[in-house]
Amino acid sequence: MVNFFSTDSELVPVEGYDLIGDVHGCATTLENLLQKLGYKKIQSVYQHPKRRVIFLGDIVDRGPNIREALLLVHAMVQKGSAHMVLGNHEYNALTYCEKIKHSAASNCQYLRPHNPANCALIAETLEQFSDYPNEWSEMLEWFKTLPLFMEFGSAQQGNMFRVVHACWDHDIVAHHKSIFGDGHFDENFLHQSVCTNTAESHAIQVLTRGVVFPLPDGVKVVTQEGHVRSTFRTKFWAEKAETYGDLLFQPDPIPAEIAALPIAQDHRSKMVRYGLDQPPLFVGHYWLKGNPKPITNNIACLDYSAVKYGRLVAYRMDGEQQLQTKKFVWEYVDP
Ligand SMILES: [Mn+2]
Repeated sequence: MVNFFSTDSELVPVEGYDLIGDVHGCATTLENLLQKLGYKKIQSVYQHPKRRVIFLGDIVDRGPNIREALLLVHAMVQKGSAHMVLGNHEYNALTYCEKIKHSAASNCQYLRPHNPANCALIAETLEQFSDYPNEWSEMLEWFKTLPLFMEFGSAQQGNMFRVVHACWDHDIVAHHKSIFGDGHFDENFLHQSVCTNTAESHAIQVLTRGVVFPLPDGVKVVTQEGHVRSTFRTKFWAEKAETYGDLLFQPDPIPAEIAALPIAQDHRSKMVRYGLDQPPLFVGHYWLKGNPKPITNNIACLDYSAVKYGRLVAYRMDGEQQLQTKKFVWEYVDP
């Protein structure tokens, strides 16, 4: 058994990590999954004597028991029983509720505009916290302390792995580390991240939402959820990609005539390559379906659409550098 040293302040030896994908308010399923993984409620916080959970972000929005899920995860992180990286939905919540400084000249009061689409996305979360305003403020303050990415283990010991909500981009991570030392960010970063064409907005976009390309010539597609999209989500790992169809990484198809088009040069330069020789990487975010398995030998996505009655998925990580299908564990979400 590999002994990791956790990043907990007390430096408890940790034998392994259980990574969990997007919860989106599925609190009951999360409790069932934690129990299946051997975590027990001690002083009302789920804990394991030898293991820690790593949440991949997106605990809030969409699901039935958002407040319960968030309080459960928050309590685990506070106790040192879990880690968490920021998901795009936590980032949305944070910027939706954070006021712009000196906004006298602007008619937009908040970092994230309160337009109908943004309001609808967060409505259920705000509704569930409406009787608990102090709790919600505490959650927002906590979101500000969450890292955008994390690294565990060590390259020397051969048990290193990485965690980010949507996409690991070496250049963005290196730049961020050169300023902040790790994946954490500050208030200035947050405020810069809502401005167009800043390094901060680019970092948030890629790390928490992935590499998204526009569909050419104003083409729009209607998703399975009924949303109209003019963009599509792409793969970010090393693979031979010649056409847009080769790059596609989302449940919804794009029109066949566009899928067959060769990738334009300016898009090629924006493609992110996570090499097969890199340490294992865990992401959430992508609404996968079917039987959980690694995407490549070193990349696993753990979002299997729990909130759409899919599966809430965990990976039991013991430091192996080749990810294994048998190490996925899940709970079905009962309609
Ligand atoms: Mn997400």
